[in-house]
Formats: sequence, structure tokens, C-alpha cells
Amino acid sequence: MSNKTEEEASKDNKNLEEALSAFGSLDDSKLEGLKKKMETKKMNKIEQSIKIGVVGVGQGGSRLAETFCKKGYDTCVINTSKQDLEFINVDEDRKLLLEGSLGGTGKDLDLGREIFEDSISEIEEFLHPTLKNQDMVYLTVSGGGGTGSSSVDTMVDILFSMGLPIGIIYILPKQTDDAKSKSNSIETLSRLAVMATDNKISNLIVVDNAKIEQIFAGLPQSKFWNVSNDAIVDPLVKFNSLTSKASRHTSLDPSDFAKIISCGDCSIYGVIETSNIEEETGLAEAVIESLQENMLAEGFDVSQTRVGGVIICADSQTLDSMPAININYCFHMISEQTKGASIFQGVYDDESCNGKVKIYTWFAGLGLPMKRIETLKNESKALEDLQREKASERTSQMSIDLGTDNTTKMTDQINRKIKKKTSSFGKLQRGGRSSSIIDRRRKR
Ligand SMILES: Nc1nc2c(ncn2[C@@H]2O[C@H](COP(=O)(O)OP(=O)(O)OP(=O)(O)O)[C@@H](O)[C@H]2O)c(=O)[nH]1
Ligand SMILES: [Mg+2]
Repeated sequence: MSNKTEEEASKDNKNLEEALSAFGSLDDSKLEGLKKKMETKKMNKIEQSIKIGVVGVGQGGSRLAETFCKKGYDTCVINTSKQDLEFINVDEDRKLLLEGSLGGTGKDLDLGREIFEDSISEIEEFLHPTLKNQDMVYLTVSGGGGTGSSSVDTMVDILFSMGLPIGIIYILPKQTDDAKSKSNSIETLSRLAVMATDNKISNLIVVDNAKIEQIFAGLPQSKFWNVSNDAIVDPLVKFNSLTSKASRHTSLDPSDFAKIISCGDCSIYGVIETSNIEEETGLAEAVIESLQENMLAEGFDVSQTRVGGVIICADSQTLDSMPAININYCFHMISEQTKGASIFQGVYDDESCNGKVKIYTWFAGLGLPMKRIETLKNESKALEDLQREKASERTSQMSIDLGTDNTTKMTDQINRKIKKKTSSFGKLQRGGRSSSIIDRRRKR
């Protein structure tokens, strides 16, 4: 370390500035860009047990990918909407805009699927820099929209052919999302379930916005996505970084984590916080009370767990003063709830816990969240019924009785059509309608 005084340091800086100015004046915006690059480089030196690259598709998926990027993960994003890509804070060369719509798909899964099928080679080339040195890839998408949700067939095929194990983070809609979002999310979940059964996907993590809304009830809307995206990304990042380090207590090895992450079928995870460290059974009680409540999705049967992981974190002072029996009761309770699944355990010092104990849990190898799917189906049907009712009322609400019978109306209409066809305005109109805007863009 240098022992320069403040005065000496500022003199050195001035000399350096003078020397540099000999090459011309320094452009502030360029310096800012360089600084940013250096920060990204620093962040990229994160510790990971498994080198994971993240690909986010659609708006929700891209925002999750952006959250991984902030934590130093190699990330890229794809969307059909230019505006939505602009707001994503990842390097410009890690953004891919797929043409073929007016911007977004408006929750239209068929249109989305077509766009992705038509862009396979473009996507393959784009993914290469992000994924070339990774052990695994995570695809992040929301089920309720059109772009992310419809992309899964093509994206999983492309990623599978690259030979990387594939994890998916799949977001279910909020309680207040519309019928289309809810039905889209079930349709795509059923496709993902087939891919998981076919072992194309190693790990399907389901997170549910409706559950996150409950956990963070009371948050202002402006903070909701940031907080929920952090909550979604944090457990995976914690498992991946802590397992890369040795613990002076109990280590969960990278190969244990690999078993969890490659177990297949669905996964859920979450974190429980407690300050009850005085009582022997304090941690175990926190697990009994809030294991299910703090998972980021519900409707799963935790007793189906095939492989799981539990990591207990607290600052070193707390861990040093806490009897081992407290932790043992906690592990025992989790083992009970998962009916004897293999549960890998880790205990780590984490000075950021500030006197609290955090229990990170991850359950893998689960079946689909049947109860939640049932609720989504019912909610989407109820909303669709309402829409249908409105559509049928629309005809009566928008018609004016002109006092003519139906036959007269028909004759009038035909006469008007003939007149229009022969007018030059009519000719222009028909010519313009020969192909839609969407068609014209796709042919480019
Ligand atoms: N957790 C989380 N969910 C989000 C976020 N943004 C949107 N969603 C959810 O995602 C669903 C909407 O999907 P989007 O991701 O906006 O849609 P898209 O993939 O861009 O598809 P388009 O319909 O083509 O725009 C809704 O269920 C939202 O609740 C986000 O930042 N975080
Ligand atoms: Mg969108």
C-alpha cells in the first residue's frame, strides 16, 4: 500500500492529468464508459460454483436477467419490443431485437412462436458470446406475456443443441393480471413440463408473482418489480456463491449444489429470517411456521422433494454463540417436511446478516404446482366468461334502430359497396389492405 499524504496524492494526480493532456483533452463521456467497463469487469470476478450464463426473453424475463447482470452474471436479453429493450441495463451488444411485430406481441403466443422460429440462426449467433464459457444456462421468462412465454420452444431447442444444461426461471402472473396472462401461463407451463419430463430442462424454477405480492404486501408499486426481482434472483445467487467457498462450519460442496440444480422437474426456493436464536428450537419453529409461506411459489407438495439444499447464514458472532443443537433441530424439521429426501446442508458466516439468521431452502424434483394451476384455470375462465358476456352485450349497446327491416339494410349495403369499389378512394383502400403491416415487416 502506498503511504502518500493527501497533498502528495493530489499533486501526483495533477501531474498525471497534465501528462495526459499532452495527448489531447479527455472526453468525459468516454471516461465514464471506461469506468463502467472496469466496474463490470470487477463484478464479473464473482465467485460461482457453477458458471451460469443468463438469457432473459420478453420484458419480465429481461428484467430478471438484468438483476443477474447487476450481480456480475454474464447476461443477454431478447425482445420483440424496442422500447422495452431500451430500459434494460445490460451492454447494447447483449440486446437482440427481433423484428416481426409492431413492438411486443400483445400476449399473442402464436405470433411470438412464429417470430422465434423464423429467427433461429440470428439467435444462435447472438447467444454465443454470453454462453461460450459457461457450465450452464438459465433462461428467464414470464408466462403471462407473449414474447417470453412463446419463446420457450425455440429457445430451449437452441440452448439444448448448444449442449449446456438448461435451467428455467418461470414467472407466474399476479393475482390482478388478466385472463389472457393467466391462460398463457398455464399453456406454456404445460409445454415446459413436457420438456422437463423429456430431460431437456434440468431445472424448472417456478416463481409466482401472486405469492411475491403476498410476501411484499404494502410495497409501493414503483418498488415492486425491483424488490421482487431481487427476491427471485437472490437465493440462486447465494447458493451458487456460498457453495464456491469453504465454510469453517459445514460446507455445501459445488457438486452437492450441482445435484440440486440438475435434479430435473420443478424447483422452488425461498429464504426464512429469524431472530429467535435464544431458544433451542427457534430456528426449527421458524421453519415450521414459515417454510411454505416464504417459498416464492405455492401449490407445490414439498414432500415430493427428491433433492434439496439448506444453507444457514448468520454473522460470525451469532454463529459462535449459537449452540449446534439449534441448527440440528432446524435441519431435522426440514428433513421431516421433505419426507426423507437427500438434503444437502451448509452453514456459513455472513456478516451482512446483522444478528439475524437466514435460512435459504431449495427443493428440487417436485411435480407441478397442481393447486395453483387449478386456481389459475378457474380465474382465467371466470374472467373469460365476463369478457364473452361483454362482447355479446356490445352488439346491442352499439346498434341504432333505423326503422328499416333487414332486407332493406342488406340492399343498401350492397349498393354502397358497388359505389365504393368504383371510386378512386376505394381502390386505394383495397390496395393498402393487401398485406398487413406485420406481414410487410416480416418479409423484409
Ligand atoms: N417478477 C416479475 N414479473 C414481471 C415483470 N415484468 C412483468 N412481469 C410479469 O410478466 C407478465 C407480463 O409479461 P411480460 O414479460 O411483460 O410480456 P412479454 O414477454 O414482454 O410479452 P409481450 O406480450 O409480447 O409484451 C405479467 O404476468 C407480469 O406480472 C418483472 O419485472 N418481474
Ligand atoms: Mg413485452
